[in-house]
Amino acid sequence: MIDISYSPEVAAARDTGTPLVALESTIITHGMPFPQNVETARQVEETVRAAGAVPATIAVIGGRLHIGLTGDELDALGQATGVAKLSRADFAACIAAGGTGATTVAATMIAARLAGIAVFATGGIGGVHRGAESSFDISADLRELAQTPVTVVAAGAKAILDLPKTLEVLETFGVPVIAYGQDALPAFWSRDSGLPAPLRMDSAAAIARAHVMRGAMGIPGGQLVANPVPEADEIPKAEMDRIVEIALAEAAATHVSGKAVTPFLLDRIYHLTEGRSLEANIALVLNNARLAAEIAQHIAASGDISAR
Ligand code: PSU
Ligand code: MN
Repeated sequence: MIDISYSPEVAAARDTGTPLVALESTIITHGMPFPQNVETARQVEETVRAAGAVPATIAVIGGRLHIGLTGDELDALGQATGVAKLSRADFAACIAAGGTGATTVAATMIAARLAGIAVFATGGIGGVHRGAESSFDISADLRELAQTPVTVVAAGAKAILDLPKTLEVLETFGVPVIAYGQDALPAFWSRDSGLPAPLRMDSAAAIARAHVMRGAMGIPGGQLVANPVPEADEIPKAEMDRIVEIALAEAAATHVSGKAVTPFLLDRIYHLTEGRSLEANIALVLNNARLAAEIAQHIAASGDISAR
């Protein structure tokens, strides 16, 4: 069995049965610039606590899987250079080799399941990239949602992706895509992608019930909750589309590929929007943390012990 390093706060929550919310670390190391990355990570943790759950930020440090980071560990990770971006393919290899790495949505889901954590909050998931018909670039996050029983709260898929294709793949994989409180699928920085979401739910309790029912029926995989960015912080889709086009053209011109694509685009969009994309990103992550904490409490209250 793998030796997991629980932070004191997470260990205490496990002892008392307090609901936990998993948080990823790639958003810290590859998704936002320093120091906003560390500040945001702390605010996200605080938001989860204020909403009645305990945050468990997940990362691999020196070959040990950490579920919950101390303040010092979070600081160090946020400033470290050359941290690996870990997904399903390289997660075990990094631990086995004694390495240090940040977990993507896929790897964080795997870790959450190992620790018995049912709910995970992030910004946006990876998906089908534009031009995937020739590049075959489809995030491992989608397949993970198909097989690992964790409810992931995101703000939809990033507008840098091909959203219709992302929805098609999620449908093929049998992943419930649930818009929270509206009919439209949100598009990360914008509230409305222009696409209808396959499912809509208006309360954390309803999302928790669907999670528990899926487990009871023995259907593998998780749920994707798409929670729209707060109105005050959104960047309208028409405006974002222009910026995304420029960033994509730059990515093509520099021949960036593989796991470098998403961090490259996020960084370019940050500069092209003069920091506004980051403000929206921070606001939506905090919003997702709040909803995830609520869902975690409802799942815990349901007495579902297969996943807290
Ligand atoms: N959402 C963000 N910032 C990020 C990511 C998501 O706001 O940095 C990360 C997540 O960790 C996600 C990953 O799992 O990007 C997807 O990467 P890829 O497209 O290479 O699978
Ligand atoms: Mn990819």
